Order: sequence, then C-alpha cells, then structure tokens
Amino acid sequence: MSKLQAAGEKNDSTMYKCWLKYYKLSNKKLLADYKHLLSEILVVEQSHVILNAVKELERGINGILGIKPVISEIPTKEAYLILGTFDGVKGLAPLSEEEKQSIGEEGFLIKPVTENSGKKLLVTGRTHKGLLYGVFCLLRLMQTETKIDAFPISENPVNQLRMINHWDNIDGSIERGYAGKSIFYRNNKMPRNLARITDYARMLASVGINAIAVNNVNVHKFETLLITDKYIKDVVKLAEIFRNYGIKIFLSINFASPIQIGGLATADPLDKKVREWWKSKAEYLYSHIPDFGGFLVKADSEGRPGPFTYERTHADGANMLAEALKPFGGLVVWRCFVYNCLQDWRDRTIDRAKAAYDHFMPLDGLFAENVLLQIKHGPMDFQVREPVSPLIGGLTKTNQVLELQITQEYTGQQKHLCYLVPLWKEVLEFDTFAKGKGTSVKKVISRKVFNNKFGGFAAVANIGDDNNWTGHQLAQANMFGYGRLAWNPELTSGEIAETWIRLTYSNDRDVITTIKDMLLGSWRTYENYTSPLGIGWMVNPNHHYGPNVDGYEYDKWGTYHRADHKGIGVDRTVKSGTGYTGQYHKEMAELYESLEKCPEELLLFFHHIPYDYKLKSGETLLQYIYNTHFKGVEEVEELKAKWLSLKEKVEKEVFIHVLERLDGQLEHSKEWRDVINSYFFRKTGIPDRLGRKIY
Ligand code: GCV
Repeated sequence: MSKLQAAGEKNDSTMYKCWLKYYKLSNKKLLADYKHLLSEILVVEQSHVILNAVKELERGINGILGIKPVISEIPTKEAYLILGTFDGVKGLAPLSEEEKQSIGEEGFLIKPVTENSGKKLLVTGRTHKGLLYGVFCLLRLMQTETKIDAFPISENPVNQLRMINHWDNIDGSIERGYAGKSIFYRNNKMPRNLARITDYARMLASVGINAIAVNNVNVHKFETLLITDKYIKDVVKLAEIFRNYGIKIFLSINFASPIQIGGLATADPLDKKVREWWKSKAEYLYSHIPDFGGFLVKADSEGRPGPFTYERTHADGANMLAEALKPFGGLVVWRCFVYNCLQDWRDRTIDRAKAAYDHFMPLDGLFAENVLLQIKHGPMDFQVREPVSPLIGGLTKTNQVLELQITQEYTGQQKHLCYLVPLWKEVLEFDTFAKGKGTSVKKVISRKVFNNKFGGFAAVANIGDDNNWTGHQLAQANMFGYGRLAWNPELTSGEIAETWIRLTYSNDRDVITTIKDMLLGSWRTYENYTSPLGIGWMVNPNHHYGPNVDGYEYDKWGTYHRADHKGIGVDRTVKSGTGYTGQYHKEMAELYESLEKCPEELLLFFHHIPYDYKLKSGETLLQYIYNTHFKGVEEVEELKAKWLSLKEKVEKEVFIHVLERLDGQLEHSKEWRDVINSYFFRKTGIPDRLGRKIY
C-alpha cells in the first residue's frame, strides 16, 4: 500500500480534531448496545478508500466506545459490522432490489440484519465512496447518541458537485485566509505536511465533499506551472491523498498559459494552435492523474486574462477548455465573477451588481456540456447581506454551481463569530420564480428544474495551518455546515449547529443549547453592528476588516452607498435607477422595484432612502441605524456572557481561546458601532432619540 495512505498527524489537541474528536459515550445502555454490534468489523473488499473507511471505523469505535474492534474477513463473533458494496455482501446479508435501487453512486444504507445466528449491522452502498460516507454517517450518529432502533438509515447526496475552492498561493499565503498559512504550500514548494493534508481530506470526506480546487483562482507566475513538469509530481501526490477519501482534485488555471508557459504568441480560444496546446495539456494531466477533476477558471476579472483580450466570448473561452477535457471526462468550472473594476464613481450608469447577468445571460445555451458556470450567491461579493444573484434561475440552459464563501472575508475574518449557515439557507430557499412559484435556488442547482447535466455547490475554504484549522474554533462550524448543506440542503441551520456542537464538544444539554443559541444569532448580530440594510462595503479597502464608511465610496470598484446629508442607498429600480431589478423574474422584480414591498433588510441595496423614511417598525431609517448598532454591541456582550456560563463545561484551552476571540469581537464591534453612528450623525446632524453617546 502506498506511503500516501499516511496516517493523520499525531495531534492530541481537541481543537485540531474538529468534529472528528470521537469522545466516549456516557450513556451506558447505548454504549453496551453499540459495543455488542461493533466489536468486530467484517471487511469484504479492498481499496484505498475502503482502507480509510476501516481506519475511521477503528478510530471512531475506539474513541466513542472505548474498544478496539477486530478486523476480519471471516467473522469470529456472533454480532459484527459488515462493510461492503452490494456485490461484496452478496450471500452475507439480504438486500432487496428496491433497497439497492434506492441507493445512487455516492449513497449508502446502514441497516441492522437479524438472522438466526445473531444481529449484525450492515453498512453498504453501490461504491466504495458510498461506504466511506456511510461510515462517517454511522460514527456521527453514534456520537450524537442515536439509538440503534433508529436504523435502517439510507442517504444519497442531493447535490452532485460538492466542491471546496482554495485561494492558496504557492508561496504559502492564502488570499482572504484568516487561519494561518496554506496547508499545501510554502516558499514555492509543495506538498507540505502529508499527514495534515490527510487529516484535511478526512475532514472533508466526513461531511461529503467530493471535489477540491487546490490553488487560488488568481493564478500567478508559479501557480501557472502547476500543470507542468515542475510541479506535476507534487500535484499527483495531493490528488492521491484526496482520491483515497473520494475527492477529485481540480486546478485553477491561468487563461494566458499558452503564452506564459506554452511559448505561443496568443491565448486566443479560437486559435488552432492554442486549442491544440490545451488538448495536449489535458492529455498530459490525465496521463498523470487519470481521475483529474478539471479546471476552475477566473477570466477577465480583476486583472486576470481571458477571452475578452481577443474579442471572444466567455463561451468561446470555456468551450475551448471543455473540448480539451472532454475525452477524459473532465469539467470546466467557469466563474461568473466578471465585472468592471475600473469604474468611475461619478458615472452612475454602470452598476456592478448587473455585471454577471449582463455578461452571461446572452450566452445561455452556448456552453459545452461539461462547462459549469460558478455563480457567487449575490451580485456583488459575499457581503453580510445581498440579494440572491438573478443569474441563478435566470440561466435555463446552462449548468449552474452556487458559489459561497466560507472564509469570512466580509463577515469578521474569523475574529468575529459569524455562523454563516443561516445566510446560506436564505440563499437556498430564495424563490427565483424561474419556472413559477417554488423554483428555489436549491432546486435549480440540484438540477431539479432544468435539464442540466451538472450542478452543485462550491465554496471558498476557511482553513489554514493554524492548529485549530480555522483561526476561531467556532468557525469550524461553517466548514462543517457547508459540507452538510451541500449534501442535504433540507437540513436546518439549527440541526446542523446542534450536530456540530455534539460532535465537537459534548452531548451536554447546556452546552448544546448555549452554543447553538450563540451560533444561530451571530450572523444577525454581525449585521447589526456593521453595514445596514443590504448596502454593504463599509469596510477598509484591500484587507476588508473594520469599518470605513467611505472606504470604497470614491473608488473604482463599483461598490457605492451614495450617502449624502439627506439619505443613503442605491436606486437600482428600472423606473428611476440602474435597472438592476429588471434582471429578476417578474415576481421578484416587482417586489424589489417597489419601495413599499421591498424586503426591508435589502432596502438600501435597491432604493435611495431619506433618513426620515419610516420603516415598518415605526423607526426612521436613521434611528434604525442607531438602534441596530447599539443593539449589535449589546448582543456581543450577551454572546460573551453565554460563553462564560460554560466555563466548567468546555475544556480550558477551548474556553480561553473562544473567550479571547469574543473579547476582541466586543472591542471591535464598539469600533464599528461608533464609526457608523458617528458618520450618520455628522452627515445629518440628527441625534439619537435615546440620547446615547455618539461621537
Ligand atoms: C480571489 C473578491 C476578493 C478577492 C477574490 C475575488 C474573487 O474580490 O476580495 O480576493 O479573489 O473576490 O472571488 O475572485
């Protein structure tokens, strides 16, 4: 067996182990029931993936039940767990045709089998990958005290692509990374610590991730060489580690590669030599990595090269790559984050929010079958509150992937607590009305609406080489939540939070309810003390941390709030504004167009409003801004008080770590409150009705 089947890192810190801590169950009855069934594991097939599944079972059973299971090919006990595919368990456990039919390529079934010779627990599926997911599910259920009579349980992932995007650079830095340096690279060398990468692959597989792009979408000089002899052997190593956990590797590529590394004079997608170059590149890649996933591409965006240089369309660019990858089953994941980042703030005719739709809608239906358009969930850029991109559900003939951001670029950079699952849930539940009422985003991307071949989720990772992976330990819940949601978007934010807490901390009721409460309200709290009502962008330019109301106001990035002494907000109506509302299907367009009907949390995104405008609560807009900013800080105080109440219930190291982060958040939320409130007080001269301190 290959060396890359490396064991994970020997690291006993609970924060390192994340939700795979595997601590002993305290419920004696349950412990006895599971011990009875799981002291022996019958393994009937072999592969790297199965080996990892078995290792996980050993690890989990050892931790949760406190026993070392016997691994066998022929059972020696009366009760045991059988791990095998439908083919593998033939003759060992009965399975009906119906049961088999209900399980897809990545699904699994966990089922008790009672025969004359005793009770067994079957973990089965169509593929080895399905078995791996089944094992992680079983361990999750055990750790969260699920009774054995809850089985049989079967699951299939709802989404086909469940991808992680890394914005890691080969020098070791991570664009928008807040948890240390890259786990993959350092000083233009890779891979770094194989054991750590193996642990990461385990973590991702445990929540059902099946694809990973390992380098930044901004592909610089050295990363361009990942598809050459200089780095290919290293990429092969990474691919092997991830493959053994059922995860396909993708690379972000530089559209100008034919020029930069191919010696050609052009990267024109319609040029014959360029097309041949990419074809031979694909052959080269697949000769090294037969299950290579494909390319992730950022083109003509924020200074990256792309087809526009040659007056070609994004369909031309994507289809050229698709043609090269097609013979090998590879995919092109093409990002729609394309906009003019050299805008003149004086020019009110351009609206960055319109860009993705304007660029890609005219191309709907022109993309090759193996091209997927990856669309950021909002029309701007992962702000704390944005409407859902009208491109999702606008496109009807193109494969669509929803892009989320787990890394907290605009939501507190893992110094502030901001559990993002409720935000993502709102996006998934959003009704696009693409095919009448009920055409939610989650249905569109899971291919339930249009006849698309591919679809799913992608998200920017929030991990780095910090010992606790995510900088703030509670930010681990976002990585966990993303994976769970991509697997099953029907799960609620509360269910996901609760499971994460029980896996990460304990099954203690106080711990569960307190942390769940903290997580569930944290996005709203962050929104309260930062930028109001969907306007976004009141951050310091470049690094995007901390308040700066006018930081982007007179800049080139197209991110304006248009505040003056009378009012604030961007008029994006068709009637009198930029016309952005017209990009939605009729029902949503009408809603957003109307000042009265527009959901209040997005009011300033769609309308320019006077400060004395009365909101539904009866407060004026200005007073609402003051109130929410004071409230936000009070809520952080409550977060801290809640955490303090857990002093005796969580480990000291964890308690102190989170407390330090909350202290920092409290100080920084005051900074936000005071900067924002003072800005509006100074613009308007109108004091807070409640006479609170504004500077
Ligand atoms: C990787 C935003 C971020 C950039 C990021 C870009 C993108 O602009 O600030 O760091 O670049 O989005 O999604 O491509």
